[in-house]
Amino acid sequence: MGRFPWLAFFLERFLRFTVRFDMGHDASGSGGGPETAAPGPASSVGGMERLGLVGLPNAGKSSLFNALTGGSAPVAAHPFTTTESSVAVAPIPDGRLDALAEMSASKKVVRAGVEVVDIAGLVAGSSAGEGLGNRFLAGIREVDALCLVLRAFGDPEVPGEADPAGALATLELELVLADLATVESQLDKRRKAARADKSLAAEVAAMEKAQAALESGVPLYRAGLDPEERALRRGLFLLTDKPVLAVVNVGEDQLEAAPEVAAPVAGELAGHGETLAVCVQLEAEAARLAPGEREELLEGLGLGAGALPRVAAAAYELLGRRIFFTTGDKESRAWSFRAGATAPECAGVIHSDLQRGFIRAEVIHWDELLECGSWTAAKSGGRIRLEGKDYHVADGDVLEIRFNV
Ligand SMILES: Nc1nc2c(ncn2[C@@H]2O[C@H](COP(=O)(O)OP(=O)(O)OP(=O)(O)O)[C@@H](O)[C@H]2O)c(=O)[nH]1
Ligand SMILES: [Mg+2]
Repeated sequence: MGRFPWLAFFLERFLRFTVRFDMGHDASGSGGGPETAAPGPASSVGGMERLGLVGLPNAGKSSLFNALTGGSAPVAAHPFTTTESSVAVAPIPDGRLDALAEMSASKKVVRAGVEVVDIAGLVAGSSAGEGLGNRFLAGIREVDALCLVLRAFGDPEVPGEADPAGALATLELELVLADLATVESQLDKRRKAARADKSLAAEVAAMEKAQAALESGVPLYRAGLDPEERALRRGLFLLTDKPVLAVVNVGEDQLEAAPEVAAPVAGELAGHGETLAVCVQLEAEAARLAPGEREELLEGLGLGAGALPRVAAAAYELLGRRIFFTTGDKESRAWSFRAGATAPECAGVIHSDLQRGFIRAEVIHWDELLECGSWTAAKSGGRIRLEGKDYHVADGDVLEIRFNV
Protein backbone atom coordinates (compact mmCIF):
# COMPACT_ATOMS: atom_id res chain seq x y z
CA MET A 1 0.00 0.00 0.00
CA GLY A 2 2.91 2.41 -0.69
CA ARG A 3 4.31 4.86 1.80
CA PHE A 4 1.31 5.27 4.04
CA PRO A 5 -0.05 1.87 5.04
CA TRP A 6 -1.40 3.38 8.26
CA LEU A 7 -3.31 5.96 6.28
CA ALA A 8 -4.88 3.33 4.04
CA PHE A 9 -5.84 1.34 7.10
CA PHE A 10 -7.31 4.38 8.76
CA LEU A 11 -9.29 5.35 5.68
CA GLU A 12 -10.55 1.85 5.02
CA ARG A 13 -11.66 1.60 8.56
CA PHE A 14 -13.17 4.97 9.27
CA LEU A 15 -13.90 7.12 6.29
CA ARG A 16 -17.11 7.26 4.39
CA PHE A 17 -17.10 9.96 1.78
CA THR A 18 -20.42 11.59 1.56
CA VAL A 19 -21.01 14.12 -1.13
CA ARG A 20 -23.98 16.32 -1.30
CA PHE A 21 -25.18 19.79 -1.99
CA ASP A 22 -27.26 21.78 0.41
CA MET A 23 -28.46 25.32 0.04
CA GLY A 24 -29.42 25.33 3.66
CA HIS A 25 -33.20 25.03 3.28
CA ASP A 26 -33.33 23.12 6.51
CA ALA A 27 -30.15 24.56 7.94
CA SER A 28 -30.29 24.71 11.69
CA GLY A 29 -27.47 27.12 12.30
CA SER A 30 -26.65 25.24 15.46
CA GLY A 31 -23.51 23.64 16.78
CA GLY A 32 -20.03 23.76 15.32
CA GLY A 33 -17.55 26.55 15.90
CA PRO A 34 -15.93 28.56 13.15
CA GLU A 35 -14.05 25.55 11.86
CA THR A 36 -12.56 25.67 8.45
CA ALA A 37 -12.34 23.54 5.36
CA ALA A 38 -8.89 22.81 4.03
CA PRO A 39 -7.14 26.08 3.18
CA GLY A 40 -5.81 26.55 -0.33
CA PRO A 41 -5.73 28.92 -3.25
CA ALA A 42 -9.18 30.11 -4.24
CA SER A 43 -8.87 28.69 -7.73
CA SER A 44 -8.21 25.15 -6.54
CA VAL A 45 -10.91 22.53 -6.24
CA GLY A 46 -10.91 22.55 -2.47
CA GLY A 47 -9.68 26.07 -1.72
CA MET A 48 -11.68 28.55 0.25
CA GLU A 49 -13.06 31.59 -1.50
CA ARG A 50 -13.61 35.07 -0.12
CA LEU A 51 -16.74 37.13 0.18
CA GLY A 52 -16.12 40.86 0.67
CA LEU A 53 -18.57 43.06 2.57
CA VAL A 54 -18.85 46.37 0.77
CA GLY A 55 -20.98 49.35 1.76
CA LEU A 56 -21.25 52.94 2.91
CA PRO A 57 -20.09 53.82 6.43
CA ASN A 58 -22.49 52.69 9.18
CA ALA A 59 -24.31 50.30 6.85
CA GLY A 60 -23.72 47.45 9.31
CA LYS A 61 -20.85 45.66 7.56
CA SER A 62 -18.85 44.93 10.69
CA SER A 63 -22.02 43.89 12.54
CA LEU A 64 -22.77 41.42 9.74
CA PHE A 65 -19.16 40.23 9.70
CA ASN A 66 -19.29 39.52 13.42
CA ALA A 67 -22.63 37.75 13.12
CA LEU A 68 -21.43 35.51 10.29
CA THR A 69 -18.01 34.68 11.65
CA GLY A 70 -18.42 34.97 15.41
CA GLY A 71 -15.73 37.64 15.14
CA SER A 72 -15.22 40.81 17.12
CA ALA A 73 -14.55 43.54 14.58
CA PRO A 74 -15.20 46.97 16.13
CA VAL A 75 -18.77 48.20 15.64
CA ALA A 76 -19.64 51.82 16.39
CA ALA A 77 -22.15 54.51 15.48
CA HIS A 78 -19.65 56.68 13.66
CA PRO A 79 -18.45 56.52 10.07
CA PHE A 80 -15.19 54.77 9.15
CA THR A 81 -14.98 52.64 12.25
CA THR A 82 -13.35 50.04 10.03
CA THR A 83 -10.11 51.27 8.50
CA GLU A 84 -8.34 47.97 7.83
CA SER A 85 -9.90 44.80 6.43
CA SER A 86 -10.58 41.93 8.82
CA VAL A 87 -10.82 38.36 7.55
CA ALA A 88 -12.48 35.40 9.27
CA VAL A 89 -14.21 32.18 8.33
CA ALA A 90 -18.00 31.92 8.42
CA PRO A 91 -19.07 28.32 9.01
CA ILE A 92 -21.83 27.23 6.65
CA PRO A 93 -24.81 26.09 8.72
CA ASP A 94 -25.89 22.73 7.44
CA GLY A 95 -28.80 20.68 8.72
CA ARG A 96 -27.92 17.66 6.59
CA LEU A 97 -24.43 17.45 8.03
CA ASP A 98 -26.05 17.43 11.45
CA ALA A 99 -28.31 14.57 10.37
CA LEU A 100 -25.38 12.53 9.05
CA ALA A 101 -23.43 13.17 12.23
CA GLU A 102 -26.37 11.93 14.22
CA MET A 103 -26.67 8.81 12.03
CA SER A 104 -22.97 8.05 12.53
CA ALA A 105 -22.95 9.11 16.19
CA SER A 106 -19.92 11.25 15.27
CA LYS A 107 -17.85 12.64 18.10
CA LYS A 108 -17.02 15.74 16.11
CA VAL A 109 -18.74 17.85 13.44
CA VAL A 110 -16.69 20.03 11.09
CA ARG A 111 -18.48 22.51 8.85
CA ALA A 112 -17.36 23.92 5.55
CA GLY A 113 -16.66 27.62 5.57
CA VAL A 114 -16.41 30.71 3.47
CA GLU A 115 -13.94 33.48 4.19
CA VAL A 116 -15.58 36.82 4.84
CA VAL A 117 -13.70 40.11 4.57
CA ASP A 118 -14.92 43.24 6.35
CA ILE A 119 -13.80 46.13 4.15
CA ALA A 120 -13.55 49.84 5.02
CA GLY A 121 -16.62 51.90 4.03
CA LEU A 122 -16.90 53.72 0.72
CA VAL A 123 -18.40 57.18 0.26
CA ALA A 124 -19.32 59.20 -2.80
CA GLY A 125 -15.97 60.33 -4.18
CA SER A 126 -13.97 57.45 -2.64
CA SER A 127 -12.59 56.50 -6.03
CA ALA A 128 -11.14 60.03 -6.21
CA GLY A 129 -9.77 60.01 -2.66
CA GLU A 130 -12.74 61.09 -0.47
CA GLY A 131 -13.31 59.42 2.90
CA LEU A 132 -10.72 56.71 3.34
CA GLY A 133 -9.95 57.17 -0.33
CA ASN A 134 -8.69 54.27 -2.31
CA ARG A 135 -8.18 52.06 0.69
CA PHE A 136 -11.25 50.05 -0.24
CA LEU A 137 -9.76 49.16 -3.61
CA ALA A 138 -7.18 46.74 -2.30
CA GLY A 139 -9.77 45.19 0.03
CA ILE A 140 -12.20 44.55 -2.81
CA ARG A 141 -9.54 43.40 -5.27
CA GLU A 142 -8.63 40.44 -3.14
CA VAL A 143 -12.12 38.96 -2.78
CA ASP A 144 -13.90 36.53 -5.13
CA ALA A 145 -17.44 37.88 -4.71
CA LEU A 146 -19.08 41.01 -3.31
CA CYS A 147 -21.77 41.32 -0.69
CA LEU A 148 -23.18 44.83 -0.90
CA VAL A 149 -24.46 45.86 2.54
CA LEU A 150 -27.17 48.49 2.09
CA ARG A 151 -28.69 50.35 5.00
CA ALA A 152 -32.45 50.54 5.32
CA PHE A 153 -32.68 50.90 9.12
CA GLY A 154 -33.38 54.31 10.55
CA ASP A 155 -31.63 55.26 13.78
CA PRO A 156 -31.10 58.85 14.92
CA GLU A 157 -28.03 57.69 16.87
CA VAL A 158 -26.32 56.32 13.78
CA PRO A 159 -25.33 58.96 11.20
CA GLY A 160 -26.12 58.17 7.59
CA GLU A 161 -29.06 57.67 5.29
CA ALA A 162 -31.62 54.90 5.38
CA ASP A 163 -31.83 54.63 1.60
CA PRO A 164 -30.76 51.21 0.28
CA ALA A 165 -31.40 52.00 -3.40
CA GLY A 166 -29.51 55.30 -3.08
CA ALA A 167 -26.63 53.49 -1.35
CA LEU A 168 -26.55 50.94 -4.17
CA ALA A 169 -26.31 53.73 -6.74
CA THR A 170 -23.51 55.49 -4.81
CA LEU A 171 -21.51 52.30 -4.33
CA GLU A 172 -21.91 51.20 -7.92
CA LEU A 173 -20.81 54.58 -9.21
CA GLU A 174 -17.60 54.49 -7.15
CA LEU A 175 -16.83 50.93 -8.18
CA VAL A 176 -17.54 51.73 -11.82
CA LEU A 177 -15.31 54.82 -11.75
CA ALA A 178 -12.47 52.87 -10.17
CA ASP A 179 -12.83 50.11 -12.80
CA LEU A 180 -13.02 52.57 -15.64
CA ALA A 181 -9.77 54.17 -14.49
CA THR A 182 -8.14 50.71 -14.41
CA VAL A 183 -9.36 49.72 -17.87
CA GLU A 184 -8.37 53.06 -19.39
CA SER A 185 -4.91 52.91 -17.90
CA GLN A 186 -4.30 49.50 -19.48
CA LEU A 187 -6.20 49.53 -22.75
CA ASP A 188 -3.76 51.49 -24.89
CA LYS A 189 -0.84 49.36 -23.75
CA ARG A 190 -2.73 46.18 -24.54
CA ARG A 191 -3.83 47.49 -27.94
CA LYS A 192 -0.23 48.23 -28.82
CA ALA A 193 0.86 44.79 -27.64
CA ALA A 194 -1.95 43.20 -29.66
CA ARG A 195 -0.63 44.78 -32.85
CA ALA A 196 2.52 42.71 -32.44
CA ASP A 197 0.87 39.63 -30.95
CA LYS A 198 -2.43 38.67 -32.59
CA SER A 199 -3.27 36.24 -29.78
CA LEU A 200 -4.04 39.25 -27.58
CA ALA A 201 -6.94 40.38 -29.77
CA ALA A 202 -9.56 38.55 -27.71
CA GLU A 203 -8.26 40.11 -24.52
CA VAL A 204 -8.43 43.59 -26.02
CA ALA A 205 -11.98 42.93 -27.24
CA ALA A 206 -12.99 41.79 -23.75
CA MET A 207 -11.50 44.97 -22.30
CA GLU A 208 -13.28 47.14 -24.85
CA LYS A 209 -16.63 45.59 -23.99
CA ALA A 210 -15.97 46.24 -20.32
CA GLN A 211 -15.01 49.82 -21.07
CA ALA A 212 -18.22 50.42 -23.01
CA ALA A 213 -20.36 49.10 -20.14
CA LEU A 214 -18.46 51.07 -17.52
CA GLU A 215 -18.65 54.27 -19.55
CA SER A 216 -22.42 53.96 -19.51
CA GLY A 217 -22.28 53.58 -15.73
CA VAL A 218 -23.04 49.85 -15.60
CA PRO A 219 -21.06 47.59 -13.21
CA LEU A 220 -19.73 44.55 -15.07
CA TYR A 221 -21.64 42.08 -12.90
CA ARG A 222 -24.82 43.35 -14.47
CA ALA A 223 -23.63 44.25 -17.94
CA GLY A 224 -24.68 40.89 -19.42
CA LEU A 225 -21.14 40.21 -20.64
CA ASP A 226 -20.00 36.79 -21.79
CA PRO A 227 -18.87 34.87 -18.67
CA GLU A 228 -16.10 33.22 -20.74
CA GLU A 229 -14.55 36.64 -21.35
CA ARG A 230 -14.18 37.31 -17.65
CA ALA A 231 -11.12 35.12 -17.61
CA LEU A 232 -9.49 37.38 -20.21
CA ARG A 233 -9.85 40.38 -17.88
CA ARG A 234 -8.67 38.57 -14.77
CA GLY A 235 -5.28 40.30 -14.80
CA LEU A 236 -6.96 43.69 -14.41
CA PHE A 237 -8.47 42.79 -11.01
CA LEU A 238 -11.60 44.77 -11.78
CA LEU A 239 -13.88 45.40 -8.82
CA THR A 240 -17.21 44.86 -10.56
CA ASP A 241 -16.13 41.81 -12.59
CA LYS A 242 -17.15 39.55 -9.69
CA PRO A 243 -20.45 37.99 -8.74
CA VAL A 244 -22.56 40.01 -6.33
CA LEU A 245 -25.28 39.66 -3.73
CA ALA A 246 -26.98 42.36 -1.68
CA VAL A 247 -27.94 42.40 1.98
CA VAL A 248 -30.50 45.09 2.77
CA ASN A 249 -30.02 45.83 6.46
CA VAL A 250 -33.53 46.43 7.81
CA GLY A 251 -34.43 47.75 11.25
CA GLU A 252 -36.36 45.70 13.79
CA ASP A 253 -39.38 47.89 13.09
CA GLN A 254 -39.17 47.01 9.37
CA LEU A 255 -39.13 43.24 9.75
CA GLU A 256 -42.71 42.72 8.64
CA ALA A 257 -42.32 44.94 5.61
CA ALA A 258 -38.81 43.64 4.79
CA PRO A 259 -39.65 42.38 1.28
CA GLU A 260 -41.13 45.76 0.32
CA VAL A 261 -38.19 47.62 1.85
CA ALA A 262 -35.75 45.49 -0.16
CA ALA A 263 -37.83 45.56 -3.36
CA PRO A 264 -36.14 48.52 -5.07
CA VAL A 265 -32.72 46.88 -4.65
CA ALA A 266 -34.04 43.46 -5.64
CA GLY A 267 -35.52 45.08 -8.75
CA GLU A 268 -32.22 46.72 -9.70
CA LEU A 269 -30.22 43.51 -9.28
CA ALA A 270 -32.85 41.11 -10.65
CA GLY A 271 -31.22 38.51 -12.86
CA HIS A 272 -27.73 39.52 -11.74
CA GLY A 273 -27.59 38.86 -8.02
CA GLU A 274 -29.69 37.80 -5.06
CA THR A 275 -31.07 40.36 -2.59
CA LEU A 276 -31.66 39.35 1.02
CA ALA A 277 -33.38 41.48 3.66
CA VAL A 278 -31.68 40.97 7.01
CA CYS A 279 -31.98 42.71 10.36
CA VAL A 280 -28.25 42.60 10.95
CA GLN A 281 -28.39 43.99 14.49
CA LEU A 282 -30.83 41.32 15.59
CA GLU A 283 -28.88 38.54 13.90
CA ALA A 284 -25.67 39.81 15.47
CA GLU A 285 -27.28 39.81 18.90
CA ALA A 286 -28.75 36.33 18.34
CA ALA A 287 -25.39 35.03 17.14
CA ARG A 288 -23.87 35.94 20.49
CA LEU A 289 -26.35 33.77 22.39
CA ALA A 290 -25.92 30.11 23.28
CA PRO A 291 -27.39 27.83 20.55
CA GLY A 292 -30.62 26.96 22.39
CA GLU A 293 -31.38 30.56 23.33
CA ARG A 294 -30.56 31.77 19.84
CA GLU A 295 -33.20 29.55 18.24
CA GLU A 296 -35.70 30.59 20.86
CA LEU A 297 -35.13 34.29 20.18
CA LEU A 298 -35.27 33.96 16.40
CA GLU A 299 -38.28 31.69 16.37
CA GLY A 300 -40.02 33.91 18.91
CA LEU A 301 -39.65 36.74 16.38
CA GLY A 302 -40.97 34.57 13.56
CA LEU A 303 -37.55 34.46 11.87
CA GLY A 304 -37.15 30.67 11.80
CA ALA A 305 -33.46 29.77 11.78
CA GLY A 306 -32.61 33.42 11.14
CA ALA A 307 -31.10 34.98 8.05
CA LEU A 308 -27.47 34.02 8.49
CA PRO A 309 -27.86 30.52 7.02
CA ARG A 310 -29.46 32.14 3.97
CA VAL A 311 -26.64 34.64 3.62
CA ALA A 312 -24.01 31.92 3.96
CA ALA A 313 -25.85 29.68 1.48
CA ALA A 314 -26.28 32.52 -1.02
CA ALA A 315 -22.57 33.30 -0.75
CA TYR A 316 -21.75 29.67 -1.35
CA GLU A 317 -23.96 29.52 -4.41
CA LEU A 318 -22.47 32.78 -5.70
CA LEU A 319 -18.97 31.41 -5.38
CA GLY A 320 -19.89 28.21 -7.21
CA ARG A 321 -18.95 26.07 -4.24
CA ARG A 322 -20.44 22.73 -3.32
CA ILE A 323 -20.04 20.57 -0.26
CA PHE A 324 -19.23 16.93 0.22
CA PHE A 325 -19.10 15.03 3.46
CA THR A 326 -17.11 12.45 5.23
CA THR A 327 -19.00 10.75 8.00
CA GLY A 328 -17.98 8.21 10.56
CA ASP A 329 -17.99 7.70 14.30
CA LYS A 330 -14.91 9.87 14.73
CA GLU A 331 -16.19 12.87 12.82
CA SER A 332 -18.65 14.07 10.24
CA ARG A 333 -17.20 16.74 8.06
CA ALA A 334 -18.35 19.00 5.26
CA TRP A 335 -15.70 19.72 2.65
CA SER A 336 -15.95 22.44 0.10
CA PHE A 337 -15.25 21.85 -3.58
CA ARG A 338 -15.68 23.67 -6.86
CA ALA A 339 -18.92 22.86 -8.71
CA GLY A 340 -18.30 20.41 -11.54
CA ALA A 341 -15.32 18.67 -9.93
CA THR A 342 -14.76 14.96 -10.57
CA ALA A 343 -14.67 12.23 -7.94
CA PRO A 344 -10.82 12.02 -7.94
CA GLU A 345 -10.59 15.82 -7.59
CA CYS A 346 -12.95 15.68 -4.64
CA ALA A 347 -10.93 12.85 -3.12
CA GLY A 348 -7.91 15.15 -3.48
CA VAL A 349 -9.60 17.81 -1.39
CA ILE A 350 -9.22 15.42 1.54
CA HIS A 351 -5.73 14.21 0.75
CA SER A 352 -3.60 14.27 -2.39
CA ASP A 353 -2.88 10.53 -1.98
CA LEU A 354 -6.56 9.78 -2.38
CA GLN A 355 -6.56 11.56 -5.72
CA ARG A 356 -3.31 10.01 -6.87
CA GLY A 357 -4.36 6.48 -5.99
CA PHE A 358 -8.04 6.86 -6.87
CA ILE A 359 -9.64 3.62 -8.07
CA ARG A 360 -13.36 4.26 -7.83
CA ALA A 361 -16.06 5.93 -5.80
CA GLU A 362 -19.01 4.19 -4.26
CA VAL A 363 -21.93 6.60 -4.53
CA ILE A 364 -25.28 7.12 -2.87
CA HIS A 365 -27.44 10.19 -2.46
CA TRP A 366 -27.11 11.65 1.03
CA ASP A 367 -30.77 11.34 1.96
CA GLU A 368 -30.89 7.77 0.65
CA LEU A 369 -28.06 6.98 3.03
CA LEU A 370 -30.02 8.48 5.89
CA GLU A 371 -33.03 6.45 4.83
CA CYS A 372 -30.94 3.26 4.92
CA GLY A 373 -29.66 4.20 8.36
CA SER A 374 -26.04 3.19 7.79
CA TRP A 375 -23.48 2.57 5.04
CA THR A 376 -23.59 -1.16 5.75
CA ALA A 377 -27.36 -1.27 5.35
CA ALA A 378 -27.15 0.77 2.13
CA LYS A 379 -24.58 -1.61 0.75
CA SER A 380 -26.41 -4.81 1.61
CA GLY A 381 -29.58 -3.26 0.17
CA GLY A 382 -27.83 -2.72 -3.17
CA ARG A 383 -28.25 1.06 -3.01
CA ILE A 384 -24.61 1.95 -3.67
CA ARG A 385 -23.47 2.79 -7.22
CA LEU A 386 -19.90 2.41 -8.51
CA GLU A 387 -18.45 5.45 -10.29
CA GLY A 388 -15.09 5.94 -12.00
CA LYS A 389 -12.56 8.71 -12.59
CA ASP A 390 -14.81 10.73 -14.92
CA TYR A 391 -17.69 10.94 -12.52
CA HIS A 392 -18.74 14.51 -11.78
CA VAL A 393 -19.71 14.66 -8.17
CA ALA A 394 -23.35 15.72 -8.06
CA ASP A 395 -25.36 17.63 -5.54
CA GLY A 396 -26.47 15.30 -2.84
CA ASP A 397 -24.14 12.40 -3.58
CA VAL A 398 -22.57 10.23 -0.92
CA LEU A 399 -19.24 8.65 -1.85
CA GLU A 400 -16.81 6.18 -0.48
CA ILE A 401 -13.42 6.40 -2.16
CA ARG A 402 -11.44 3.29 -3.00
CA PHE A 403 -7.78 4.04 -3.61
CA ASN A 404 -4.37 2.49 -3.73
CA VAL A 405 -1.08 4.34 -3.29
N1 LIG B 1 -30.77 50.25 14.71
C1 LIG B 1 -29.91 49.49 14.05
N2 LIG B 1 -28.61 49.77 14.16
C2 LIG B 1 -27.73 49.01 13.46
C3 LIG B 1 -28.15 47.92 12.65
N3 LIG B 1 -27.04 47.36 12.09
C4 LIG B 1 -25.99 48.08 12.55
N4 LIG B 1 -26.42 49.07 13.38
C5 LIG B 1 -25.62 50.05 14.10
O1 LIG B 1 -25.00 50.89 13.15
C6 LIG B 1 -23.71 51.29 13.62
C7 LIG B 1 -22.68 50.96 12.55
O2 LIG B 1 -22.56 49.55 12.42
P1 LIG B 1 -21.21 48.90 11.89
O3 LIG B 1 -21.46 47.43 11.81
O4 LIG B 1 -20.06 49.40 12.66
O5 LIG B 1 -21.21 49.53 10.43
P2 LIG B 1 -20.05 49.48 9.32
O6 LIG B 1 -20.76 49.36 8.03
O7 LIG B 1 -19.05 48.44 9.65
O8 LIG B 1 -19.42 50.94 9.45
P3 LIG B 1 -17.95 51.46 9.06
O9 LIG B 1 -16.95 50.49 9.56
O10 LIG B 1 -17.87 52.78 9.77
O11 LIG B 1 -17.94 51.62 7.58
C8 LIG B 1 -23.48 50.57 14.93
O12 LIG B 1 -23.79 51.45 15.98
C9 LIG B 1 -24.46 49.41 14.87
O13 LIG B 1 -24.85 49.02 16.17
C10 LIG B 1 -29.55 47.63 12.56
O14 LIG B 1 -29.99 46.67 11.90
N5 LIG B 1 -30.38 48.45 13.28
MG1 LIG C 1 -17.08 48.56 10.04
